[in-house]
Amino acid sequence: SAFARAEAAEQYHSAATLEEELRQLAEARPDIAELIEIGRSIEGRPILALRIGDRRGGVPKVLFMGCHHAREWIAVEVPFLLAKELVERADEAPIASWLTSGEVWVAPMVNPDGHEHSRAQERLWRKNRRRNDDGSFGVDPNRNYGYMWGILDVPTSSHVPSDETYVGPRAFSEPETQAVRDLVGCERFAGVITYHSYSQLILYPWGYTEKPIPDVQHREQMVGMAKEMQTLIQGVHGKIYVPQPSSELYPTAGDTTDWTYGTYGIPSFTVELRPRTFQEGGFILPPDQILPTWEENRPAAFRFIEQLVTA
Ligand code: ING
Ligand code: ZN
Repeated sequence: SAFARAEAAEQYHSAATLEEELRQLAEARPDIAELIEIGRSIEGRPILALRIGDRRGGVPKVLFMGCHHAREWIAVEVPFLLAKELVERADEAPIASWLTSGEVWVAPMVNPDGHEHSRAQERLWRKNRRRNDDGSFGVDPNRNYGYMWGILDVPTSSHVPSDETYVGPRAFSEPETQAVRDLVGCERFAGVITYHSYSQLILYPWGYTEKPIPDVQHREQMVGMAKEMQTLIQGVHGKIYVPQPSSELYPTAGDTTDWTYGTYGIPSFTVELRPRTFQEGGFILPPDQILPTWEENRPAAFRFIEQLVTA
């Protein structure tokens, strides 16, 4: 029932309950859904992706990711609910045609070790659980990607291991970013969205420089897509998600979207979910906001799929 669905959506997942539910989705519809382990975390947890589509080969593919950062729990739930809805409504228009003409990959929890640490030990933990040479813990997975990696040395992109934004000893030093690197290297995606929280922003490259993307067509395409997402999101519950280049927020090198766009030319976005401010709770978003946050992001995610799989 709708009531049972709403109840279920009012709880945050652990790595284990997420795995269980992804497995159930794949088992319910083996004709269109496949659970794939794209890698393993430092502590040995599977990094999982659900591949959703009729499995034709040679079709355009879109990738949604969540939870590079441990404390951003809502960033697991939005891509998970996307995967769930695509599987449960796979035979309805327009989803059925998307799953024939294209393929959707969803990896809701890229950093399961960090997420478990945030649940059990330190709610505001951000990084993965690498034990660094100086005895401190954690590399920032969203600074560890291999495009312009490490070129900045600033508080928002740090070479000091104990810092919150530690870039790691080298590009792709971490199994979590290696898993994404290997997936994106194999599958040639037409678009990437990676969910974070919080601030209600729609970020696009670059992070490493304030210079605009030199390719005018790419720049206009990404700005146009970001503005359209803003409009679609605002239309649901009135929340404003502001589009901007990520360097306008703060300078970063080695983030996910600089790498997917810079290396492969893939239109790539970071969506910073609810809430807007620290005063509204920051990373601590009450579970009764999971469903409205998904509801407002649904049309933007659907539009992204529609645009790229029917292109
Ligand atoms: N914010 C992002 C971070 O990694 C970001 C912001 C995204 C910066 C993309 C640059 C590129 O710092 C959170 N909340 O993680
Ligand atoms: Zn984040």
